[in-house]
Amino acid sequence: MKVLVIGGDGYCGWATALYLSNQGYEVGILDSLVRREWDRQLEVETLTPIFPIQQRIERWKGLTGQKIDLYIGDITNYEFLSQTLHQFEPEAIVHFGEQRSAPFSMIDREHAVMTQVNNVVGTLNILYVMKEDFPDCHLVKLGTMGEYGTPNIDIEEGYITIEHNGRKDTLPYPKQPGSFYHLSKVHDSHNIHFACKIWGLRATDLNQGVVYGVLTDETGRDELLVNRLDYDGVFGTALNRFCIQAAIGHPLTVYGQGGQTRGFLDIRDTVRCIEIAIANPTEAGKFRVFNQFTEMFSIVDLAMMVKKAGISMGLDVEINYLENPRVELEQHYFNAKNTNLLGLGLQPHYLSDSLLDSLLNFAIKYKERVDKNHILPKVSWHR
Ligand code: NAD
Ligand code: USQ
Repeated sequence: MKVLVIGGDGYCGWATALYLSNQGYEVGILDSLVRREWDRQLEVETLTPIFPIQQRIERWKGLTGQKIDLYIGDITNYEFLSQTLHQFEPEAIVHFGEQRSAPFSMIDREHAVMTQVNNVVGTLNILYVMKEDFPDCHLVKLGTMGEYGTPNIDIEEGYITIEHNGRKDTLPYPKQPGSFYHLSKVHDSHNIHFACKIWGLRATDLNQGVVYGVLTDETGRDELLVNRLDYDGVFGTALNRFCIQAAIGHPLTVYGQGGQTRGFLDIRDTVRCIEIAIANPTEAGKFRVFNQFTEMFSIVDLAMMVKKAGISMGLDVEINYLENPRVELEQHYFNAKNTNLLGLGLQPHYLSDSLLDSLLNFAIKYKERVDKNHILPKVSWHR
């Protein structure tokens, strides 16, 4: 099967492209490389030195004999997107190609607008190109668990059945996202749902939790294939950041009380979930939603686990409770369903001491590259 991975130079996309290539899929990568540019603008670098995409792909071919086609350009440019699809003719499109940081989207008006234009227009362009010329292609779109927010009831997978005044219906689950970035994902979901309904397109929205870890079987094969690992206050995410903070002796940065609970998954499960989604396409006209995470943790739980693992490795790990730069509930109910992907055969890698040890060792290996000025959060949600 031919699969186009949009955003294939990024954290989830690169691991997925190699994994699918290794499984025998014919893979193309489309990426504008804008994420490398945003890093330059923020004056941050990922913990790991990541090589130019052409070199990464060349090395993969050298090691495995597998070719990956490369298309460099921006999906907000409809002409470019359309040309790429006609050249590659994908049977499935995996769409990771968005601005994905909540803090980045909250820097100021320009970053909020940029995030929403980039994400919403890019996805709309994909829907139009599919409607025009690729109506049978299956869109596998990365959404986020953060679309739901933290309601005081169980979170279902995309839809909820409600009885109201004696009548009953199954409706899209209410969305209460917590940043302009998370809102862009909600707008995408609505647009995709509508396009499926009116044009008979087929799409799967993967509401992914926070991803952690760096090594997959494929990216661990060579230094040139290494994946990015963000630790800064804008693009770094909770568990990855905590491991890197522990490695350099910086107190772990828990925001507020740390009772914020989220769904999490190992990057090795991200790539497998994508494969499961594309290998089991949904029917025409259907907007299918899967919640893509394997476990739920509060931020304090994670900090405690990293502290314990760090201490057992001889590191001096402290936890700091910082004033929360975000506006979010710090103690709340959170119980989300995640049975669809498990039902299709996902066998999760649960967070373990050995994974934490390996992530800490990985962070220690590259710790000289850490710029300590970028650890503390600088972006605030407050007025
Ligand atoms: P990333 O920033 O590492 O990668 C995104 C890639 O998309 C980058 O290489 C970037 O250059 C590219 N891109 C962005 N806009 C583009 C455009 N208009 N045209 C072409 N390419 C473009 O992000 P990631 O962590 O790999 O996240 C990938 C996707 O998964 C995002 O949609 C994100 O919302 C979702 N997601 C990520 C996480 C996580 O923890 N990393 C969790 C849940 C959901
Ligand atoms: N947090 C801390 N300390 C930190 C970093 C974060 O306490 O140093 C807290 C945040 O306040 C928040 C939680 O940890 O309550 C998660 O924050 P995060 O930065 O790890 O993740 P988030 O902003 O939610 O975004 C990340 C990805 C995004 C994806 C999302 C999945 O960047 O692309 O959509 O995870 S989810 O959280 O399920 O919406």
